[in-house]
Formats: sequence, C-alpha cells, structure tokens
Amino acid sequence: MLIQEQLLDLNEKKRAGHEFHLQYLAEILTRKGVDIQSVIEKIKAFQVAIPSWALGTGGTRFGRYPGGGEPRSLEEKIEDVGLLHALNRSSDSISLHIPWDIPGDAAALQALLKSHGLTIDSVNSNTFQDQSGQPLSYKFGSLSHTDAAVRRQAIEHNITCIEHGVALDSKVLTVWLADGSNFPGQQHFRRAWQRTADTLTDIYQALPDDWTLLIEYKPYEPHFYSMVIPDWGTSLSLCQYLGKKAHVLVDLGHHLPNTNIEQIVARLMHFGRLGGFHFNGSMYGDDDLTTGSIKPYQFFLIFNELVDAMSDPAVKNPPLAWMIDASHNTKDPLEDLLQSVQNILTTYAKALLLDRNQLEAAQQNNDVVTAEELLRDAFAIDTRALVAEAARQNGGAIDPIGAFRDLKIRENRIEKRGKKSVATGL
Ligand code: PSV
Ligand code: MN
Repeated sequence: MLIQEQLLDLNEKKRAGHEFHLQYLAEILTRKGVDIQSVIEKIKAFQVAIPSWALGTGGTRFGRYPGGGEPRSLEEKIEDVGLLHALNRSSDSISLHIPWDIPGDAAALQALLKSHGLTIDSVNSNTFQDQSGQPLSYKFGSLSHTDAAVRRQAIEHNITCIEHGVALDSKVLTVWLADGSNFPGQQHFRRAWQRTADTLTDIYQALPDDWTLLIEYKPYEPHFYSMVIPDWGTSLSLCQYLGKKAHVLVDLGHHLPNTNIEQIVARLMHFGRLGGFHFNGSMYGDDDLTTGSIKPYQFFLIFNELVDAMSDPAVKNPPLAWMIDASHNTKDPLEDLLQSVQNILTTYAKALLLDRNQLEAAQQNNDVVTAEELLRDAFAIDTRALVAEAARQNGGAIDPIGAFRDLKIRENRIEKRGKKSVATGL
C-alpha cells in the first residue's frame, strides 16, 4: 500500500506531460481508426516473468562487479520481483532455477507471493553445473551422457524440479541442455540425440497432465563444436517425439548473427509448437543484453509475427510463457529489468497497431513497397505513452525507472542487505 501511495504522488508530478503525449498519440491513432483503449487493455494484460537469476549482477568469466543490495534468499528475490511488479504492473511472476532457488516452506512462500500479487512461472533445471556433493559429474553431458548412471541422475534432478514446482503451483518445466562436444569425433551425433530423446521421455512421463515441458535450443556455448540441441529443428523433433505437452522455447540470444528469428517464430506457431520465449538483446550471440537495445527493428519484426499468429483464430498455438532471460553486468539489475519490460511492451504495442488487413492485401498483390512501408509506419509510432497509461491504469508508475530512482530503492536495499550481498546465479 505504501508504495502505491508513493506512486500516486510521483504520477501526479508527471501527469501533465504524460497527458499531453497521450492526447497527441490518441489523436493520431483515432484518425487511423484505432480504438486506443482496446490497445491499452491488451498492454495491461501482457505479463512477463522475471527470472530469479537476473536479480543480481551478472558476470563474465573475467569478473563480476556487484552493485550491492542483491537479494540473499528466495524470499528477497520474491520481494524484488514484487517491487518491479508494483512499479510496472507487468511482471506478475518469477521463474526459479533449481538448485539456485531451493524452495523451503512452500506454504510460506505461497503466502509471500500472494502478498505481492505474484505467481511462480517456470521451474528451470540445471544440469549445466556440478553442485557440491553431487555424486556424478556433468562434464561430458547430462541427459545425453554416455553413462546411464549420469543420465539417471539428470532425470532425477528434473523430476525434483517438477516436485518443487508442483508445491508452488508452477505448470512449466524448462530444460536447457548444455550437452555437446568441443572436438570433431568426440560425440556420436545420432546416438546423442537418441539418448536425449529417451531421457526426456522419462522426464515427460513424470510431468503432470496440466504441465508443459519447454525445450530450449542454443547453437553454441558451453560447447563450441556441437550442441546436442543447437537449433529449433532439433527442439521441435524432440517435442514431436515426446508428445503434446512438449513445446519449443525460443531464447532471442540463442541464434547465430543475422538468423531470421521472426520466421522461426512464425513457423513454430504455425505448427502450434511455440511454448515460451526468453527475451534479451544480442550483438554477437548469447550476450544477454537488455532486450530491444541492439536491434529494435528486428525485435519489432519478431513481435509482428507473434501478434499476427496470436490474432489469427486458425493458429492453434498454446498461450506463450513470456520471460526475460538477461544478465546485467554494468547496469543496476532492477533498472535493466524495468527497461526490458518497457521495451517489450512498447514493441508489442507497435505490433498491435499494424494494420493487418492492409498488410495482407499488399502481400497478396505482391506490393513489396506498401507491405514494407506498413511495417515501417507501425515501427515508427512512439508507443511509450500507451505503455505509461497502461501502467497508470493498473496502479503502477507512469515512469517506472524514474520512480525507482526517486524512491531510492537501490540505496534502501544496500542499507538493508549490505554492500556485499551476492545473489545466486551465474
Ligand atoms: C542458457 O544460456 C540460458 O538461456 C538458459 O535459459 C538457462 O536456463 C539460463 O540461460 C541460465 O542462465
Ligand atoms: Mn534462456
């Protein structure tokens, strides 16, 4: 309640400027025949999960420069996501990575989540690191390992993740497999795929009926010659092998430079097999930068395909699990997450404003210039006032990052948690 009252005060100070922008945009959009409130309602309903591992400072293999006040426990991570949600009203869930976030008292955590208006999004397994005391090593793979005992250990870990998720009302298990090889000849490609399909089958069988298994792909890292699941085709082949509860997860950073991600997204939705999304930005690969920071037009083109498929009743794709999967080395993690959500929402709004009937007609007539201009027009609209209005109507801040600074949130966290507190994660 306290923060909501503070936001009302802060919003009042920004009200005149905000209303001016909103009116201006409303006038332009009304002339185009757009019902502005219906767009605002869609933005209000769009929620993006925050990963527990993005709340602390990220590092590279060369170093890490924590900014202080990082969450020291799962409870403090929930508190941080609750704060983000209070500011932008669009971050209503948190994803857990096991064993970085082993939940303790499930009932107490549920109560805490509820007090912040949050739920648990996905549970994510981790077979890419060895934990202390773990009997067998994942150095040469986990679900695809040549040794059945290692595969069994990785299966058991994923089943434990499902059990934690069930206790917290999650409905999604996300598997990202770091398995692969560094040198030609090291791994038998066909056998590695089959072992993975078989171990995933055991996990799939342990999945409750109302759960989804998301399978993420990545072309390289930690291995550089081959990855067992390097691309969407391999993810899709595994999903088809497993059954209807398995879907492909697209992480924006998991593509080689210049990959046409928008086409991948469209294809997967056409097949009804796109299950989830990890937002981040990328210059070279899995850079985990702020989403939309490097290639905003490509980001818009991806959203254009998502919105196109989501608004087509002929497309039978399940609702998507939206999540940010970023790492913040230089920015304050909470500010970066607020920026990411803003970029997601402003880009989503642009895609909503595209006139799809006109685009379809231009495509049908092979009118290349008109088709492209329609995209460019929608991309050029400054949708920030719509997003600010959506947050305001939902009880959030007109300017979430400004509010974060005005309320001295980081300073307060440093005071409470200390300058040297370090969150679990990579
Ligand atoms: C791997 O790079 C990844 O994108 C997967 O989603 C992991 O679970 C996450 O990052 C953890 O850092
Ligand atoms: Mn990811």
